[in-house]
Amino acid sequence: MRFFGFGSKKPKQGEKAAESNAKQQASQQERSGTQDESTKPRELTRKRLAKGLFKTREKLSASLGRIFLGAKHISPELLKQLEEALILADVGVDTVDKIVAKVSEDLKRRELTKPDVVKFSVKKALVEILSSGESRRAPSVMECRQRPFVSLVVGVNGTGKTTTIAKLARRYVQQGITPILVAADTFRAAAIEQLTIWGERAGVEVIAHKQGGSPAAVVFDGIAAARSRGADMVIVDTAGRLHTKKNLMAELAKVRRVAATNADGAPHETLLILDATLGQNAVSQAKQFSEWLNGITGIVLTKIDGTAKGGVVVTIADELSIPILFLGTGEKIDDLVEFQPSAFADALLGLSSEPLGG
Ligand SMILES: Nc1nc2c(ncn2[C@@H]2O[C@H](COP(=O)(O)OP(=O)(O)O)[C@@H](O)[C@H]2O)c(=O)[nH]1
Ligand SMILES: [Mg+2]
Repeated sequence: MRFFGFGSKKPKQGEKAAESNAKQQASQQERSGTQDESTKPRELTRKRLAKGLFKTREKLSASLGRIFLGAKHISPELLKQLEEALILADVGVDTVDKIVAKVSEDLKRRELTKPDVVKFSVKKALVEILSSGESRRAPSVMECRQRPFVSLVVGVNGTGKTTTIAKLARRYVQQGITPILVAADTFRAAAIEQLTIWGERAGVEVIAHKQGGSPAAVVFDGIAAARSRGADMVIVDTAGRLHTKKNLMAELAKVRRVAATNADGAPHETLLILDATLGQNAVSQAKQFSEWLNGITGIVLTKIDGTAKGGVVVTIADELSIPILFLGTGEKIDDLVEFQPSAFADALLGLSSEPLGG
């Protein structure tokens, strides 16, 4: 874990330093958050997306621009180059085939008067694919009337679960929703501590037990706390030790059972956190998780700021048909954007407007 350099056997002094470091960062982030709020949310999303996708776009958009520069009509050679550009941005081969087929069909009889004609055609294909999981979207905490709403957050260690939970909590608080965070990754003391610090930053309560405690028990307490405080939702941070798959899945099943017996219809959403820098490995992680664990209702892709492999988002949308809900665009608490297919495609392709809507 890179964030505060926590280790489970750190001496007390190191922890103190980490904590004050964390507090310092928290107040910095507080300030940047306030600045950001002066901008309109829609513009803000676009700005953050554009920044987050910088590395991918640099690669993809530049090559797309070059490919079609001066071409009057679509040709097999141009399509081949389009294919290569997409593959380089880590869009999976099958997904690339779909995009190329769509673009080829779309542009068959059209004259390529401006380079952007092709980009818009690619955008149209992307938006279609990126919207493919929509039907599996579960009602969000705002749409669902059940209280407390239980959100289970799963994923491999290091993908950004805890960070994303803090970002989500912050976002909900700003929207007038009161979350309670539950530290159900009880395996490492550092994980509990990390969530506690993030909770402070986001200004929300964290329910935690001692290291080594039962994850199900802390979830039980979290739901009880939400009821007694009248909180709207419970966000559960879980462990993600991939190498003990059987135990991990048994643990998650137990957590779900406890949630279901203590809150009607819980968990109301199960979010899978994936690290975009893993490229195609993120796709296989997503496939594994959705095989092992039924009912993943949404995906959050983190660290898109740190990679030129942003095309992986398209592959995941295509191959899993699970809606992508949010993207992590940095390490700070405000670095989270709601996923919108059209805005995402624009940011990926370096288009500034959105004539296709959505
Ligand atoms: N650049 C970047 N780093 C992130 C993002 N999300 C999480 N991280 C970093 O990824 C590392 C692991 O995050 P953490 O939340 O501890 O992962 P967890 O083990 O799944 O809970 C930390 O260093 C985070 O700061 C993101 O969107 N962008
Ligand atoms: Mg964690």
